[in-house]
This record gives sequence, C-alpha cells and structure tokens, in this order.
Amino acid sequence: MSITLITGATSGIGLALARKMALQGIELILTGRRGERLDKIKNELSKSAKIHAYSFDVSSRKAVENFLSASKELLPKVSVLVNNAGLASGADKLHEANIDDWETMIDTNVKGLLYMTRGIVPYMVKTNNGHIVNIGSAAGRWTYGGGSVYCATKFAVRAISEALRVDLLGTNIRVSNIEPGMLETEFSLVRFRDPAKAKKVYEGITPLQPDDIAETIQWVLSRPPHVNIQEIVMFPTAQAAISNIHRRT
Ligand code: NDP
Ligand code: 8X3
Repeated sequence: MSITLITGATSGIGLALARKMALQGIELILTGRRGERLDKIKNELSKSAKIHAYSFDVSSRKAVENFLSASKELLPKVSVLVNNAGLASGADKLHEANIDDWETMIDTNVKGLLYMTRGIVPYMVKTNNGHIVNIGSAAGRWTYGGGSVYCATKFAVRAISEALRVDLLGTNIRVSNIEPGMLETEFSLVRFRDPAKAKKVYEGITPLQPDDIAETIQWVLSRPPHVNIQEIVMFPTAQAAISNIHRRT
C-alpha cells in the first residue's frame, strides 16, 4: 500500500486534500506546525484511512531531518509528495517591508519545499515510482506590487519544479506544479494578521475554494503513468489576470 505525504495539512488546500484522499482510503502522512489541530484531524480522518501525523516546521532544516528520521520506516512507501505548506507574510512595498517577513517566506516556501523534496525523492528514485505535486501560485508567473518576495518564492517553486523534472527524466517520477490565483483559506489572515483586511481581499468576488484545488490535484494524480500534467494555472472566474479582478458592487 502506498502513502501520500501532504505538508501543511492543518488548513486550506492541504486539509481539503487530506479529507478527500482519506475518503478514498489512502494512507496519509500529514504535517503542519499546529500539533493540536493536526491531532484532531488525525482522529477525524482515521475513521476512513490510516493516518500518520507529524508536527514540525518545514522551514527548519533540523526539524525536517528529525521528521525524516522519525518516519523512516514509512518513507520507502511514499509515492506522492504534496509540497503544500507555505505562506505570504505581509504585502508591503519592497523598500518598506519587514525583512523578517522575507526570511519567513523564503525559508518556508523555498527552503522548506527543498528540504522535504531532498528528503523524500531519493526513496522514489529507488522504487522508480512517484509523483511530486508542488503548490506554486499564479504569483509564480506574474508579479504585483507588495508581492515581490512572495512572488519570488513562487517563481522559485516553478523553477525548482521544472529543473527537478529534468533531473528525474528517465525515471517514472512525475512533477506537477499547481498555480492557483485568489483562493479563500487562512492565507490572507496569515498574510495580514488582521481579519478585517483578510476579509476585504475576497470582497465582492467568489474566490477559488480549497476543494477546487484538492479536486484538481486528485485529477492530476489519477492520470495514467505516461501522462504528466506539468502545470495548471487556476483563477476564479472573477479574476482575469493577477491584478484584474471584477468585484460585485
Ligand atoms: P492556509 O494558510 O490555509 O494553509 C497553509 C498551510 O501551510 C497550513 O496547514 C500551515 O500549517 C502550513 N504551514 C505554513 N507554514 C508552515 C511551516 N513553516 N511549516 C509547516 N507547515 C506550515 O493557506 P493555503 O491553503 O491557501 O496555502 C497552501 C499553499 O497554497 C501555500 O503554499 C500557498 O502559498 C499556496 N497558495 C495559496 C493561494 C491563496 O490565495 N490562498 C493561492 C495560490 C497558492 P501550520 O500553520 O499548522 O504550520
Ligand atoms: C496566492 C495568490 O495573488 O494572493 O498565492 O499572491 S496571490
């Protein structure tokens, strides 16, 4: 029986995907920093599938190493890695931004994804089987004011996905990059640390929902082995381009 590893499963896309995959009876390794939430989710989903939960910070190399060693019995069975954990911190102009916000985004979205990928892919290479699904963003294709560093991290996710695909050429391992636009999760609350500001982001539009992305990932994973969906860009209908949004009045 193979295992799917989802980082950032305590909320948003990661949680929606975990719920859907558990219903399919798929054995899951779920991660996130908020241990209490993770335990509750493990209890909920264990009714449908075998669930392993590990609470750690993907941006800490040491914490990822500890996770890799604590779960090493399971890792040879991991056939799907969903690198979903990520965040934006602040939306300030580059010349006014808090440098700690940059460090958090780079360490989580880029270095965290790399630590996880470096830890898991060697097992996939050994079995010549696997699928890495990175959660990039429309912000990894187009930029906007106040998004310089967040966009840079998601451009990096696209670059890493492309180059990893080349590194794995000749194996049966696939790499996909999912690039959503506006999507209502805890993302904006984390970014602005202010519920009123977070609510304003989605005012007058129907944004993408976590289930929309989870269903897309399920579709990507269920293509036959000779098909690799390399990238998917998804926007809500009310968002024609990264900064072109139609709001109902
Ligand atoms: P949420 O904030 O709802 O979920 C983010 C998840 O990532 C949480 O489970 C959080 O868990 C986890 N996470 C964040 N930082 C860390 C860390 N350092 N270590 C471990 N886990 C971490 O947001 P989304 O579901 O929207 O975000 C998921 C991904 O989708 C992110 O990569 C985001 O950049 C991307 N994305 C989001 C879009 C949006 O508009 N919402 C659009 C395009 C892409 P915990 O806090 O428990 O650690
Ligand atoms: C999140 C999408 O447009 O808020 O990745 O940067 S956006």
